[in-house]
Amino acid sequence: MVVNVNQKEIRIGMVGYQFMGKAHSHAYRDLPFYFDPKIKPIQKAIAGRNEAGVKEAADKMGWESYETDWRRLIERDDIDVIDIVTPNHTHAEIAIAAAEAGKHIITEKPLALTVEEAEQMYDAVQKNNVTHMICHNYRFAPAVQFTKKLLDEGRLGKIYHFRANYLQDFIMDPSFPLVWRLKKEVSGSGALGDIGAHSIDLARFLVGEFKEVVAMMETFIKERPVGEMSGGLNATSDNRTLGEVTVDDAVAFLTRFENGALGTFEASRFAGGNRNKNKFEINGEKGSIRWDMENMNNLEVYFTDDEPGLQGFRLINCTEELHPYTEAYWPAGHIIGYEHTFIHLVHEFLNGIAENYQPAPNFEDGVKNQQILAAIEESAETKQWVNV
Ligand code: 4PW
Repeated sequence: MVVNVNQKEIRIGMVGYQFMGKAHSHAYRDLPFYFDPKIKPIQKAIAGRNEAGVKEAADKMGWESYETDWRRLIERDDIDVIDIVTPNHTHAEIAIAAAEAGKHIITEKPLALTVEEAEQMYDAVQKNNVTHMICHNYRFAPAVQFTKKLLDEGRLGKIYHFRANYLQDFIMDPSFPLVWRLKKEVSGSGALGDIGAHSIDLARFLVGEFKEVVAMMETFIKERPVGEMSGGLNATSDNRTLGEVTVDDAVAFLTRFENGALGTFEASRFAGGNRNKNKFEINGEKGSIRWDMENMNNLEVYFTDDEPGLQGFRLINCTEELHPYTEAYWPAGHIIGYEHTFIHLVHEFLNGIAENYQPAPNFEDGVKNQQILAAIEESAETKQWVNV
């Protein structure tokens, strides 16, 4: 990895500018406001095919310039980092080109469409010695980082269970259009790769590696109105022509971890009333921890050695000075939100570049995650346990 230790600024080029583009742009803009990064991100340019759209996004989200072809960002020598926030089928081509041009890379999850593609991407960043990260942003909620600290300190002892649900409901209406997230050739998989991948990342971060999986998947609504490709979670369409949904609407799976713990997972876009319910519970020999993204600053903890009569889950608001990241923001009790998880991720990425270490989660984590996604799909098809 080539690092200029005197470098005080790093110039970002972002490909895409929708939902995740907004989250990443905000992170680059606000990082220096709250933290004191060793290198300051400069929002140099964004790329998108629709000139009016990309120009408007550049103006609104604080980018100095725009391009209508992502290849121009790769060619430009005033860009040091390529940030990929486009649909999944484009990640590999853009990331490999960026690595070959010596640019550092952040990409949205899942890393790629297949394990093979993911491995090619990992190979490219290694060969070209660039810093790389994948955006599993939920790792960077203060309460999740604090959970990791408690686990590393052995506060829960041996881990028995990791139980996670990631539940959404934005496609329950049959008139919700056939957006890119519902097409296998664009997204790779459905609820599995879009939201289940986050639970897998949290499980790997907090508990450890997966050994084997068994799964079931379902597509409840098999055809939807075509014509709306770029739409996000609020997409609508008046089109009456129907096209085939080629990904899962829901998946449930079990895993045995390498360390002997048992994992139970559910990812669904058909869990009515759950808008973005990303939850986990960990049970260990000395206690339990629960977290829920919709109340992301809170952690519920239970310790077996709590005083008899006062035992049970207690609620910790992870906004005290000693909780991760919170010192940079507000006094205790003044909460932070979804967008701040991206600030922390970008902070870690830039620290990695400045201090010459490879931050995580990175493309190696992306490959491991992709292997688990593939094993889950294989298990659902074969109705067998599959080794990861
Ligand atoms: O984190 C989630 C994503 O991975 C987001 O809340 C929405 O669902 C957008 O894409 C997925």
